[in-house]
Amino acid sequence: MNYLDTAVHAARQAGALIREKATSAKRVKTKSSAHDLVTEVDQASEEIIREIIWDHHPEHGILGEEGVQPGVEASKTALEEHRSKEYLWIVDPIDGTTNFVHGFPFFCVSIALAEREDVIVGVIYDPLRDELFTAEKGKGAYLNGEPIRVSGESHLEEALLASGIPADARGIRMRNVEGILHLAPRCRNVRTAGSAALHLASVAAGRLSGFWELELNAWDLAAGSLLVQEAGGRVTDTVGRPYDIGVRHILATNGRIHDDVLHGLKEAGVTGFEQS
Ligand code: 2AM
Ligand code: CA
Ligand code: CA
Ligand code: CA
Repeated sequence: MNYLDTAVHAARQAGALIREKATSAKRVKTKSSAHDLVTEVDQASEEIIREIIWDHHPEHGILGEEGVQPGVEASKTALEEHRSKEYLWIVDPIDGTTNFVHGFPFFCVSIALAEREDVIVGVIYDPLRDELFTAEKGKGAYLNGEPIRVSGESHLEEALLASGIPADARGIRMRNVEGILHLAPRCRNVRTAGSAALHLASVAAGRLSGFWELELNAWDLAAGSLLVQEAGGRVTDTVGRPYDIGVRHILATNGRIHDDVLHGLKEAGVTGFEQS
């Protein structure tokens, strides 16, 4: 099986489980805080994906969210341990777990493959809408097999943006509230729907003009970043440095409004700190 087929097969299989469980009661556990949730479906989804990858590519590495201890430091350590691998699968078995728990229909599976740190395959699957977003490096981005492009807005005032509201008062994520308040009146509005990966897929499909968020992890961003780039958009960190799999503060746009959003984040004081 080629790499894209493996990623698609795994995303669809895991997505079928998530869809089946979407309306039933979930056993919810907390991880690093009362806002950091996991269900048995997150774990089962990751198991399905790992089995399929192991089956087809036993020599490859796998970095999956639910295989990593909770917390920022453990996430960074896990990435450092894995990132030198020749082929590394980067997996978020459910992105948007809080939405999944509440039945708010905005969550997905995100699967990427990096070759020596370079993301070469990205797949995001929205099981409720049966929307499959796929990209291979250099080959464009697709939604259910049809090519997609980022949107055409070139002025901030006509842009629809998305971001994330930090639910825990820890650390630099809190600064993002200032960014949201600063940018909302300067664009059409800012949405915060609770899945970084689906926000990125939405930028790739031209449904959002841009998305930024702080303190995310490789599994939230790897597949979506390739999708946005392959759909003609631009992906950097929140001070404008090119995306790599270690980036935690992300800005992904249609390209045309990128510098204006960077400028807005700077004005709001969101940027100007070290990448953590
Ligand atoms: P998850 O659902 O896989 O946990 C929403 O703003 C985004 O932040 C989601 O992509 C979500 O991914 C992620 N997220 C949720 N809790 C988080 C936390 N405590 N730290 C960092 N990211 C988190
Ligand atoms: Ca999580
Ligand atoms: Ca996630
Ligand atoms: Ca997750």
